[in-house]
Order: sequence, then C-alpha cells, then structure tokens
Amino acid sequence: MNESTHAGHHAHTAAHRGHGGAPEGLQITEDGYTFAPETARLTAGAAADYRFRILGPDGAAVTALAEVHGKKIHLIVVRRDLTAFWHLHPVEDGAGTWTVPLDLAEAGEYRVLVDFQPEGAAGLTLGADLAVAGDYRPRPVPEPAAVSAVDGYEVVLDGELVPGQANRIALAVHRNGEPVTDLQPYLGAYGHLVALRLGDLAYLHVHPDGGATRPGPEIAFHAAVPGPGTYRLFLDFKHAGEVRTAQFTATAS
Ligand SMILES: [Cu+2]
Repeated sequence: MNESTHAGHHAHTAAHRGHGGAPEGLQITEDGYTFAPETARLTAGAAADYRFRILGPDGAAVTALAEVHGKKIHLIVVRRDLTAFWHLHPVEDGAGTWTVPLDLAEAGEYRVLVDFQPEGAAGLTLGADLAVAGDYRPRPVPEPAAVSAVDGYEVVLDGELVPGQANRIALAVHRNGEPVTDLQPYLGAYGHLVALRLGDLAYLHVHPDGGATRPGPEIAFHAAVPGPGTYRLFLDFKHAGEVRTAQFTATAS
C-alpha cells in the first residue's frame, strides 16, 4: 500500500472481513450488527428520504463508526438488474438514524448496501431490499465492453476478473480522445470502484493498486472475485469539479 497518498486505505483493507475475495452485502445481519431500514418501499418518481439505523450487538443504534475514505457510511443503491447505481453518503441525526434523499425515477426491485466500520471492530457490508412501486420494466445487463462513455468521457477497462485471484485491473479516463491527467481526489483517492455480481448482488471490495498514484489517465485496482459470473463495475471519478460514474459489464470464468 502507498500509505503516503492513501492513509485511509490501508486500515480499510486490513480490517475488512471481505478482504480476500469473500462476497459481502448478502446479509441484513452479520457479526452482531444489523442493518435496520425504516424505508422498505418507495414510489417511482416521488422524492423521499431513505432512513435506516445500524443496530449493534446490544440491539441499540450504533453511532460510533470509523471514518473510511472520509465517511462513516458509504451507501450503495442499485437496481437488482444492475442497470442503475448510486453511491451516497447519509447523514446521522445524533440519535442513530441515518437519512439520505432518494429520487428513483424508475420502478423496480432495488438493493441497498451499507459499508461501514464500527469503532474497534472489522468493517462490514450489509444489504437489504428496497421495492419501488410503479410500472416495472426489467432490463438486461449491457453486454461486456471495455469502453464506457459518460458525459463526454470515455473510460477504458484493461484487465481480467479471475476467480480466486486478486487481479490488477486498470481504468483509463479520456476526454475528447485525450488522456485526462488532472483527475481530482474524491474521498481521498482518484477513483472508487464498486463491483457487484449479477444474480445475487454480492458486493466486492476493490482496493486501490499499491503502486504510484497519479491523477490519471489510469486508475488501477486489485479486484478479487469469489467465483465465475457476470459482474458490473461502477467507477466514481472526479474531474472538473464533478463526480461521474463509468459502468462496465465484465465476466469472470
Ligand atoms: Cu462512499
């Protein structure tokens, strides 16, 4: 690990139970901690707050969480068909209830994942379902492709997902055909990558590459997938003051 540039990553990597490629996010309760959503249903197109608590081993709401990548909770919302994704940071009300505004335009089955680390304990990712009422049109996940276009940027994926192996994958950011070399740090890194498995939405922790970190065009990671399957990768990167998400489908066989 390059601790000088990513002080937060080392602790996160070492402490997280999922390190080594075991999938997370499949359970609502694990290691004595429970993800307790107050919100289980929303209506498409109607903005609302998503509210939840994290309950500790004693059943009380937990507020003592370590900051990882600058935040106490990283909350991921995805459609179950993996065709839409949000990475959000809820705020806590002082009494253990966390809130984040959600405005889901489309009906469907969604999954909410909370990634957090109780103080003095290992990091966890718990998951719960969220139903969004309305006219639901399931979509197929896009075909695997090495290039993702987002808002005038093209991001090129290089590397393979290999079951049981922490393989290096690199994502290169381009704009108007030119490599981007002035990426901005976002949550203490030049890119954040989330990988989810199609079919069960297993959540994979992807760690920044330990090598030298430059502000683009390439952002490198190590990704360990637990088995064969189709995965969807979501890369958050910041440039020109805005955070954007590039999305890829990749298969591991
Ligand atoms: Cu986050």
